[in-house]
Amino acid sequence: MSALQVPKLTFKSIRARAVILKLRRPVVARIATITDWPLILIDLFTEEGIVGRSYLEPYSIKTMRYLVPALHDFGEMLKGRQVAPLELYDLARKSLHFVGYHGLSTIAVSGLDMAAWDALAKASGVPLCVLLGGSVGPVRAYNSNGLWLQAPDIVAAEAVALREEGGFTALKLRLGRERVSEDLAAISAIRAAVGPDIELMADFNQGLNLAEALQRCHMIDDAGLAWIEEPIVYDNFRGYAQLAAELKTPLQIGENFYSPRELYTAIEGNACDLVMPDFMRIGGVTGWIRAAAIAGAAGIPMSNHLYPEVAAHVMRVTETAHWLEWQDWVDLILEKPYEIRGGLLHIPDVPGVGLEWNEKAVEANKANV
Ligand code: SMN
Ligand code: MG
Repeated sequence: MSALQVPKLTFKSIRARAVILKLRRPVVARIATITDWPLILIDLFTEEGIVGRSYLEPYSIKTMRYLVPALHDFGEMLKGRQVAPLELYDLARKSLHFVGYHGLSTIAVSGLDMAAWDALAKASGVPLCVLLGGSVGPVRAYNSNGLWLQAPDIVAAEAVALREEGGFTALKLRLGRERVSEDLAAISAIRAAVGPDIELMADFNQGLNLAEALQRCHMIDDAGLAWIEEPIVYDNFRGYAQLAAELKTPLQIGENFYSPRELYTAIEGNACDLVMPDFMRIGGVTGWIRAAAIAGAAGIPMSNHLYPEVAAHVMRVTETAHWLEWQDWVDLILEKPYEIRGGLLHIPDVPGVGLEWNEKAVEANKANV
C-alpha cells in the first residue's frame, strides 16, 4: 500500500482557447434559441510539467471576448504561486471583488478552480473523486441532450432515441410552449412513447411570470414528473417559495446560483425542494464542495447542471447526491469521452478529471472572437 502523495505544484501560466461547436439538437427554450455552443478550453500549466484542464460553457459566443482575457489575467497574477485550489480561488475572487463577485467574475474563477483541482489530482496520481475522499464508481444520470420546445410527435420519437443512447432510466424535457395545452400534449406523448418506468424531469428555463407559473405548474402537478425546474426568473426566491409551498411536485432550481451563499439563501428561504448548481456559477469544485455541505446539512437532494465529467467526480462525495445531468455536447473535442452504460456515467480510473483535448477537433472548431 502506498500513501497518497500530494506533491507541491507551482503555477506557471494559463492558456484559454475559444471553440464553437454546432449542436446536434439545438437548444430551443422559451427564453432563447442556441445553435452554436461556445466553449472555452483551459490549460493550467505548472513548472513541474503537470497540466490541469477544464472548460467553460458560457452560452453566449461574445462573452468569450471578456472571459478569455480574464483567464489570461489570472495566469499572469498567479505565476509562481503554489497550486492550492482554495487559495487560488480566493486570490482570483479578491482580484475582482470591487467589480462584483457575480456574473463573469465567478465564471472565470470557476474555470480556473476546476483546472487547479484537475492539476492537483493529476500530480497526486489519482482521480479527482479519490483526492476528495471518495472512490471511482458509477453515477446515476439522466439524459438531457434534447426534448426542446418542439411538437409532441417529434419529442416523443426523440425521447425513445434519448433513452436508447445509454440505457437511461430518466430524461429531461423542456416546457413553456405558447399554450399550456401544447405542453400537456408533449408530456403525454413522451410518457406514452417511453412507458411508465422512465423518470421525467421538466424544465421551463425561467420562461414564465409568477402568475403564469402558478397556473401552469398546478396544471402539470399530477403528471408524475420527477421535478419542475425553473418556472420563473432565477432570482425571484419569494416567488419560488410560494410555488414550492403550493406544489406537490418537487421544485428544482440552482443552475443560476452564483456562489454557495445563494444556494444557502434559497434553501433558507424555502425557495426549492431540490438544488442543481452549475459549475461555472457555483465556483467550480471549491464552490461545489462548500455548497454540497449546505445542501447536505439541510437534507436537500443535489444534482448538477452541465459539466458531467467534473460533476461525476464530486457527486461521488456529495452527501445528498441525486441525479447527474448528462449532456454529450463537449464529447466532440474530448480525446476520451466518458462512457454511459445502463443509465450510469462511468468515471475513468485515470489521474485527475480525465479531460484531454482532441487537438484536431479543437483546430477544426476554433473560434475567432
Ligand atoms: C439548459 C442547458 C443548456 C442550455 C440551456 C439550458 C437547461 C438545463 O437549463 O437545465 O439543462
Ligand atoms: Mg435548466
